[in-house]
Amino acid sequence: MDNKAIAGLLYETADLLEIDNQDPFRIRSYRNAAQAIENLSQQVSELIGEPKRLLEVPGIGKGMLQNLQEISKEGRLALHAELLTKYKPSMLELLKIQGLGPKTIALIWSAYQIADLEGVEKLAREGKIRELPRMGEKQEQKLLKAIEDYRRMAGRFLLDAAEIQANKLVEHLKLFGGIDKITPAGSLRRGRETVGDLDVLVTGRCCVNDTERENLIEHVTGLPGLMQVIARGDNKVSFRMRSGMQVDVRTLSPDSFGAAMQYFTGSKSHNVALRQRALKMGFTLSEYSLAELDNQKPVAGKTEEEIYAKLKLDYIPPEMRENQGEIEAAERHALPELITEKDLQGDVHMHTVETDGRCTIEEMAEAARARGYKYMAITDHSKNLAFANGLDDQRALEHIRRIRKANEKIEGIKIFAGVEVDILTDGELDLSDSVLAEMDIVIASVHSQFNQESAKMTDRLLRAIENPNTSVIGHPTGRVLLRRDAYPFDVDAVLKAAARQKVAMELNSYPDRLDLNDRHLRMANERGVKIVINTDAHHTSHMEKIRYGVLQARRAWLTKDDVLNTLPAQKFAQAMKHGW
Ligand code: DGT
Ligand code: CA
Ligand code: CA
Ligand code: ZN
Repeated sequence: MDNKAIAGLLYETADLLEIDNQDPFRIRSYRNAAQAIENLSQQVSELIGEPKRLLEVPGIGKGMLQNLQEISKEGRLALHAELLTKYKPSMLELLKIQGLGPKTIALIWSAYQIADLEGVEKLAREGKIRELPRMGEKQEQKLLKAIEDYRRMAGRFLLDAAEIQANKLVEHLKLFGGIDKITPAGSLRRGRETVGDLDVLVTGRCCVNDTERENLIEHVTGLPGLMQVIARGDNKVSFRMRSGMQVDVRTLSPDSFGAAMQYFTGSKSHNVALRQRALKMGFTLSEYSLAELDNQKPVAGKTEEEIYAKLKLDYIPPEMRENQGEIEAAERHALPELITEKDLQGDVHMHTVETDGRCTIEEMAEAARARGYKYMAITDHSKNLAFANGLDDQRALEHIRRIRKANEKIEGIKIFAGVEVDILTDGELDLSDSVLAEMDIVIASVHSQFNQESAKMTDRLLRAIENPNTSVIGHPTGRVLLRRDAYPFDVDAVLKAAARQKVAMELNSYPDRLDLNDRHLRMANERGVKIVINTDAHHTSHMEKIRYGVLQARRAWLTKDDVLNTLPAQKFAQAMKHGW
């Protein structure tokens, strides 16, 4: 088991102990150990032979060490298994429902002896949840919505997790000789914010010979972490990984690789529209080729480019293939020139050890410079975020001085002094105006009280936008993918105000945020609001996540001109003072 799996097992054990109403201290020790293991840079499996070093990890004591030894020897934890026989494995699924914690699950169990998703949903529909202590009609409605959200999201994965899995598969496939091309298609290639299953296409010499193809498919099933082969045919194998992710690998002849890429990249609605166009022009389009309708003679198939060209269309980048007008635009030669990662001159939302980041100003600056950025901004938290050790006025001023000093010391990159200031419940910002005025960039974000009513939240955001010090609204909708919905507010009103005040909207590239999303980005762009693409890095290693943000920008048809941190440093600084 890798660290992630071990941490997962310990978290589950903690939850089950809580359902079992055990000593809070004991429950916490499992959670602490799980968290420590998640953040460990070395694998527990490598350290298990050196108990002394494991005991040095904060959160791992003698008792937990025994648990880890048991897990690494047996691949399981007896306590976890016991608790699961006492209760029900279905409780683990219930724990994934937003807002349904171990305490409530224990409550439902003791009142109704029900512990599965369908059962709990039925109870809620029958109005039986509201009868429980500390529950009401509102909680019951929330629970029903959370179950619905869970069903919609279950089995989907964050973009970075999908990409990491795809890269591992590519590395594994490369070990097999005779492959020319390996390409992930499907939603991953389109850069969709979450991915259902992976669709990977392979072509080369080995794909035209029956025995070699069989050997290749055999080789695929040897992928480390593969749990179960679901289906295996001559040209395709489907399997499930231990993470739950499903993968389809297809082997193709080089002649039809482009047609297959086009087909399996999708989206489905783009493909449907494209096929209709083909039919109107006297062709049929399939996963094998574009062919003449009357005699089935193939006219294109080796590359995607030749297929689009034969259909009298400019080449449509995968991110745009959602049937949102891209086919019409390609016909009129009116596709926008989409922004690329190279266009970005700086990353201007990042945290340091002064609050909840894990690196210093200098470390972040050197990493940003190494990426080729011309500028960057340090934007630590403000005091309302107490658990992140946020800055008060005094510390904020000292931090500005430190940033200015680092800027003088480090050559080759401009370091802007900024802050990510909390938008308080009433729309006030969490630091004094005079302190905010000293900043080069003020990102204002909501980090608390997400459950305000829509009208209140709208007013809160509007007030933040009207503050003359605000340059950017950070992760504007607050959603956390697969975990927490956007808070409700009037997006249109907020975007219109931002356009008026020349306050930019952030596209936060962190893979569990991607906020604004593609649809809202397009709305913002239509209303004349400029975008800033950031990573919100808490560590130097996070800076590369910018590419997930760029993918969303491309999905929203954004060009270089729509994004402020493509500007040179001085122009960017003006833009942060409403100068755009
Ligand atoms: P996902 O996996 O839910 O994140 O989304 P996709 O887009 O990867 O969808 P998936 O894996 O079901 O199928 C991959 C591609 O194959 C899809 O984007 C388009 C193509 N495709 C699948 N089913 C159909 C279909 O019934 N008709 C057409 N025209 N294309 C399809
Ligand atoms: Ca897929
Ligand atoms: Ca698929
Ligand atoms: Zn934030």
